[in-house]
Amino acid sequence: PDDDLAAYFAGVVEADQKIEPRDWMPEAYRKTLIRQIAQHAHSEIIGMQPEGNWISRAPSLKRKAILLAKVQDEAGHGLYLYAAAETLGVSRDELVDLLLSGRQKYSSIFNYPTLTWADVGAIGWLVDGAAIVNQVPLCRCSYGPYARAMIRVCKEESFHQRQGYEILHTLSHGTPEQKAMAQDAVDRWWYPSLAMFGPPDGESTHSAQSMAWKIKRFSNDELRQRFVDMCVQQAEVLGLTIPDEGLRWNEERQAYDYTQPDYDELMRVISGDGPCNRQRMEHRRRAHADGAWVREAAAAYAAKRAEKKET
Ligand code: FAQ
Repeated sequence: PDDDLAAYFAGVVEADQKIEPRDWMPEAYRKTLIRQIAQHAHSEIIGMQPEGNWISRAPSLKRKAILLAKVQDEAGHGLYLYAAAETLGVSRDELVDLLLSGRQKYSSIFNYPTLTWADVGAIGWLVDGAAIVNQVPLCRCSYGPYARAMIRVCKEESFHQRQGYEILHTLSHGTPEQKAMAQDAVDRWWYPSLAMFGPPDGESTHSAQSMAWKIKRFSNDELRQRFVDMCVQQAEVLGLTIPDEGLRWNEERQAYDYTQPDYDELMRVISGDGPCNRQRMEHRRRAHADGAWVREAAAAYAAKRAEKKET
């Protein structure tokens, strides 16, 4: 019977159908999904910090309302993704524990500081832009709950990307100082955004297996290339320069040649030694501890209601 189950699993993946929570799946498939979905969820939650930094300093009430809505969306994405991970048999408590104890990761990108208002624009344009390029193919991933979660997440990410683009467009067409601030933000966020796609294919430990299982649909380098090609034209419209002298159209490949990000830096940031790792984790731990009373109150309320129902 185990062979039948494995054959059924392989058949579903092969036919581009979805694996659902109650279906049999190889343990390694389950483990990989938990790792990736949890890491994704943690990224959304930690990702609230760099932009949250600017909510109280946004330059107008309208900008503030938009940024507030965006950061709230990230919280929603995180919760959505934790719920998707829970369908694989882990609890949210366990996952939060794994993050807080440093045993699970979150995206490298959120360990960089947001120094000016233009950084909020650059995050929207580049970081959300990279997130979309990475996540649109995940809408077709083989695990049903993850694929379905990604559909809504991607719609909201498109709004996020546009709001960032619009911030940069306004700055870039403002005073020379504002334009310089926008360029400085793009200069600092470009390479870390390229690194979000992960190590180059040759050094990516999980890609081959994840692609065979159709969790990943494209390799890290394929998606990175797609992102670069997308950004070039957008940068032209913005009137900003991508900080890469090696960037040029390659007629033969029908794609842009570009300079790779510093992958040693990526590995350092992933292993905990980026500019803001300590600050991000401290903040997260403090927020979690400060929220203990909310969790306790919610549990007490649920217990009371259950008791009432029984009588
Ligand atoms: N940061 O073998 P691979 C967002 C790790 S978007 C940290 O290639 P894989 C939206 C990797 O886990 C950001 N770690 O791994 C937003 C593995 O570690 P392990 C979140 C990284 O999984 C915007 C090792 O390196 N998006 O939040 C990174 O096949 C604005 C080897 O790498 C997602 O998570 C990295 N950049 O491919 C929110 C998308 N890259 O476990 C707020 C879903 C690699 O062996 C504001 N995830 N690692 O120790 C994915 O698509 C994949 O997991 C990749 C990595 C592509 C990230």
